[in-house]
Amino acid sequence: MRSHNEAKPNIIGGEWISSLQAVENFNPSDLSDVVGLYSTGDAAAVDAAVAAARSALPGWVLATPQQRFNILDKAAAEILAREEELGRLLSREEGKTLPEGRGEVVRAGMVFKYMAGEALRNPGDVLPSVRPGIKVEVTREPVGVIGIITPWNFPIAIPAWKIAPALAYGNAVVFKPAELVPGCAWELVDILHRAGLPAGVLNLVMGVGRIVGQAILDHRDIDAVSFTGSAGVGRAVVATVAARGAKVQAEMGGKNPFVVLDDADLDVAVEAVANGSFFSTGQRCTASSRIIVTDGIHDRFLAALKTRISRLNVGHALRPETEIGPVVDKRQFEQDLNYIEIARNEGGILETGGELLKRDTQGFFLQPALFSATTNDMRINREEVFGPVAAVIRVKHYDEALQVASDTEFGLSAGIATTSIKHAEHFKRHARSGMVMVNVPTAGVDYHVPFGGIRGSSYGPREQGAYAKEFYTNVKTAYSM
Ligand code: UN1
Repeated sequence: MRSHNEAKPNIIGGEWISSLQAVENFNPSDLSDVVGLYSTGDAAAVDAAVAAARSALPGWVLATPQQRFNILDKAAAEILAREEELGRLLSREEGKTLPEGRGEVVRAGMVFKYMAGEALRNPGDVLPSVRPGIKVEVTREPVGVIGIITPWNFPIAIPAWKIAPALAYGNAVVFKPAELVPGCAWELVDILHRAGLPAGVLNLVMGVGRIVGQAILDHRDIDAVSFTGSAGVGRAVVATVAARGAKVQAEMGGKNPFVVLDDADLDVAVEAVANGSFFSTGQRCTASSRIIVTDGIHDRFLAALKTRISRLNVGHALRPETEIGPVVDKRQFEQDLNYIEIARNEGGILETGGELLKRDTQGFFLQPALFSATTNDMRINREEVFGPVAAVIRVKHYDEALQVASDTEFGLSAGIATTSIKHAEHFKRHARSGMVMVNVPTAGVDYHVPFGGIRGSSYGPREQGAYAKEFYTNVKTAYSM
C-alpha cells in the first residue's frame, strides 16, 4: 500500500474521492506489469457511502420504470461497445484468456440488458379477499440500501448480476469489489454514472475484505448484503448479517461432480471435463473437480482426457495461442500446490500436470493437474481447491456414481455425460445440487435463468434472471375496502 494521488478514486455520492492509501493492481500474467493504482477505503468511507445511498434512495424508489430502463440499457450498450477494451482489462487484471475476458464482458452487458427489461416487468397480484368487500394487492418494493461484495474470479459479470437487479428494482448500492480486480469494477461504476444514474444510488468503496467488507456487514443502515466468495468467509458473512436482522444472500464454493457413464459419447465427455475443470484456470465455483467414471469407460476416458489436457496451452492471458491463463496470485498458487501435495500423500496418482511452467514473463503458470485412483473421502475430493486441479473417482455403475456425486457438503452444479435418456432424466431429478448439466460442462451458465446451489454452496434466494427479485425486493400485502 502506498499513498498516491494518481490512483483511481472511490466513487461516493457521485463524487470521485481519492483516499490517501492506494494499492497496485497487478497483472498475473506478468507481475512486472502494473494495471493501475486504486484507492482503498476504510470504515469511514463505507459510512459516507451508506449515507449517500440513504439520501439518494427515496428519489430512486420513485424513479419510473422507464427512467431505470433507460439508464440500465444505456450502460449495457456502452459495456457491449467496449467489449475488446474491457475484455483486455479483465484478462490483464484477472488472468483469464482474452476470449474468456471478452465473453465475460458480453455477459455483463447482456445482464444489464435483461435487467433493464426487468425494471419494466415488476408485476404484482390483485386477489379477492376471503372476507367480503375487501381487495388484496401483493406488490414488490425495493429492499433499501444493499451491500454488494464480489470475488476476483469474475471481475465484471458478478458485479453486473448483483448491481443490475439491485438498481432495476429500485435499490441503492454500496459496492466493494475484490481487492485483486478493482479495474473492471471501477469502469462499471463509471459507465453507470455516465449513463445517467443519479448521484449516490451506486457507491464504490474499494479495499480489503477485513476492513471495507467487514464495515459493510456490520453497518446498521445496510438493509441487505449479497456476497460471492469462499465457503469459509460466506458462512461468517451470513452469520454476521443475519445476527443484525438484515437480509443476506451468499454464493460460496462447490465440489462439483461430473459423472461419465459407460454409454457416454467419449468426445463429449472429454470436452465437458476439459472445459468444466480447467478453463478459466479452474477458478470457478462451478468448476468440475470430482470426475466420477464408471468401470467400462474408465481407462479409455482417462487416456483421452489426459491427452487432451496435457496439450492445453498455458501462458500469458493476452497471447492468442493461450488456452489457460495463470493462477491469479501467489496465495492461490500455494493453495493449489498444497492440494496437489495432499492428493499425492493420500494416494492419488498424478496422471499429468501440477508443475510450475517457465514462461518469458513472470507469473504463476500451472500445468493443469489430473489425479486418478482417488476416493471420495480424500481431502482432494471434499475441499474446494479453486484451481486447475481435478480428481478421477472410479465407480462400478450409475447408482454408485449418483451416490458418490451427492456425497458432499456442497451442492452447486452437477454434470453427467450419457447417451441414455433414462439415466439423464434420473440424474436431473435426483442429483443433489442447484444446477444439473447433461452433456454440458458444470461451469458456464446462462444469464437469464436462476443461478445457485443448495447446502454449503449457497444461502438465500437464487441470483439471476427473474428470480433475482426474490432477494432484491420485499413483498408487501395490502388489504383495502
Ligand atoms: C459460471 O460458471 O458461468 O464464482 C459462473 C463463481 C460463480 C459463477 C460461475 N459464482 O465461479
